[in-house]
Formats: sequence, C-alpha cells, structure tokens
Amino acid sequence: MATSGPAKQKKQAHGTAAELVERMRAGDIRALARAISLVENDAPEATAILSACFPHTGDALCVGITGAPGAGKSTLVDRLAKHYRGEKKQVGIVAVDPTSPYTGGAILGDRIRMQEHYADDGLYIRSMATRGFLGGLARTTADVAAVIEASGKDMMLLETVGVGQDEVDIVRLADVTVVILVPGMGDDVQSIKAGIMEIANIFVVNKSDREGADRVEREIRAMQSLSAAHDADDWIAPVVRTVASEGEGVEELAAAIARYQGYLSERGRLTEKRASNWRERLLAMVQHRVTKRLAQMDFGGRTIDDLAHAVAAHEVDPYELLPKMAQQILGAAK
Ligand SMILES: Nc1nc2c(ncn2[C@@H]2O[C@H](COP(=O)(O)OP(=O)(O)OP(=O)(O)O)[C@@H](O)[C@H]2O)c(=O)[nH]1
Ligand SMILES: [Mg+2]
Repeated sequence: MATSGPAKQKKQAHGTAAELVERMRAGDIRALARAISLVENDAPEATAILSACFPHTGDALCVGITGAPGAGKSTLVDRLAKHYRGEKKQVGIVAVDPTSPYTGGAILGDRIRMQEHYADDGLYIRSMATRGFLGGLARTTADVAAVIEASGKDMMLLETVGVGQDEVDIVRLADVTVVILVPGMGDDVQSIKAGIMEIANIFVVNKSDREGADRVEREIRAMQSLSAAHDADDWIAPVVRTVASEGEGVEELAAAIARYQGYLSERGRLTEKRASNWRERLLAMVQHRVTKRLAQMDFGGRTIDDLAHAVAAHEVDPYELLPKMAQQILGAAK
C-alpha cells in the first residue's frame, strides 16, 4: 500500500485536471480561472492541466503586440478584440504588465470590471504581473495563453511592453508580431531596441493624430531598406497608421494581420515558425524542470548550496565537479 499512495494521488490529480479542463471547455469561467491560477503558480497539477489542454490548442492565431510603455497597446488590443468579436470570433487576451502589482493595477481593475459588466463570454482577459515568476515569464505566459486558447478561443492577443529580453521572448511565442511606435516623445525608431524591430511582422504607428507620424513611417522604411537584401519572396512588414483611442486604422490592422496569416499559410511557413517557437519553449521547459530538481538534489550528501560554498572556498574544483553533476542530473532525469 505504501507504493500505491503516490501513484493513486497522481491518478487523482490527472482525473481532476481532465475534469477541470472539461468544465472550462464547457464554458465554466471559474474553472478556467482556476486552471490558469494552477498553471501560473506552477502547482503540482499544472503539467496534467497543460497536457489536457494541449489537444485543444494549435488552431487559434496568436498575435503578439508590443511597444513602449504608453504607446497604446491596451487601447489597440481592446479595439482589435472588439473587431474580432464583431466577426463572431472567440477572443482571448493575455496582458503582461510589468507595472501592475499582484493585487491589480488600475488597468487590471478596469478590465475585470469591463469583463463583469459586459459579460461577453466570447472574450476572456487575463492580466499578469511580471514580478515574481520563478523560472521564466515567457514560459508562464505561453502556458497561460495555451490554457485560455484551449477553452475555445479562435484568436489570442498577447500584449507586452517591449522593454526587456523577457518581453521580447514573449512576443516570439506569437504567430504574428505587431510592433507599435508612436510619434514624438523621443520615441523614434532609433530608440527602440533592435531586437524588437527585427521581430516585427507588422508595424503600427499609433497616435497618428499627433504630429510626426510621417517621420516615424519614413524611419521605418529607411531601416527596412538598409537591412539585408530581400528575396522577392520575403515579407516586408507593412506600416499601418492608427488612432487607437478613436478606433481608426483598426480595420486596416486586422487586414494586415489577415494578409500575414495568408503568407504564413503558404509553403509550410506557419509550421516552420511554430517549430522554431516550440524549440525555444521546449528548451525553457527542460531548463525549468532541471533547475527545479537541482535545488533539491543530493550530490553525494551535499546540496547545490553546499557545493557552491565549497567552490567559493576553493575546496572543490568546479571543472572537475561539473561532469559529475551533469551525469547525476541526467541519470536522475531518466
Ligand atoms: N492621442 C492619442 N492617444 C491615444 C491613442 N491611443 C491610445 N491613447 C492614449 O494613450 C494612453 C496610453 O494608452 P494605453 O493603451 O494604456 O497604452 P499601453 O501601451 O497599453 O500602456 P502600458 O500598458 O502602460 O505600457 C491612454 O491615455 C490612451 O487613451 C491615440 O491613437 N491617440
Ligand atoms: Mg497596457
């Protein structure tokens, strides 16, 4: 009986996970919120939940939207969501907000209120604070997005501030990446991280009601003409001007997204892009698993902390230690 305990527990956890996913797929919003929390908190059931979600993912288009703080990302995401709702598409939104505290910033509060008041069950919005994620914000965001998608969404919109590497990694999870720039405020193309510019499939010049939209567009074009010679086959990111606060240009943006989706659907490009996204995700997943194990592992009676102290005191040669540790980790991972 002693050995059947954990196995039985595991089986029950799987049962619970499958039930939870079934309920959230039937439209139970509380089940969805619970599944997201468990995944976000890396709870013991998380893997079983994600595994139960996996067969119900892969059909939605995932659009990543990034840009400087205050560029109008949330406003544009809300407008896009309304656009897709108008086409009767089920929409999920994950907003990664580096500023909102756990208890919820103003935007999070507004969104929850919006969700409650309009009670549109074709739209689900989740805000995530970036602080406090151990072992990868991008991984957690991808997992949360997968759970929401599995609840039956056709369109996933991912909003993140384009500042740190973490955020760049997040938009890399998307099928389509939209980079938002705005005129003025020294927010010109040069000041935007090169990494962000490179991953743009579509540029948006938001706040085009302000002076300087022409200049931003010219700078984008100039940058594109400088970059490596294009194949006739290459996609050149179009520039769409918007006034998100007025809803202007949203139709054009949706059309540009649809065009890029069409481009991806040819010659196995979508599969290629997703495979390259999955490569990153798999590496992150393995790394996370190994790191978690490492913290509790026993290396010949010593923990990783003991070994770190021993190396710092020059009692142990780290280069001799490494192959032994690697061997032990790989052995344990079997
Ligand atoms: N003039 C003008 N203001 C806009 C436009 N789009 C958004 N805004 C305003 O710009 C401010 C910031 O918009 P948000 O949508 O919160 O921007 P954000 O990029 O999500 O901001 P963070 O998430 O805090 O980085 C708000 O006051 C919007 O009303 C626009 O096209 N023109
Ligand atoms: Mg925002």
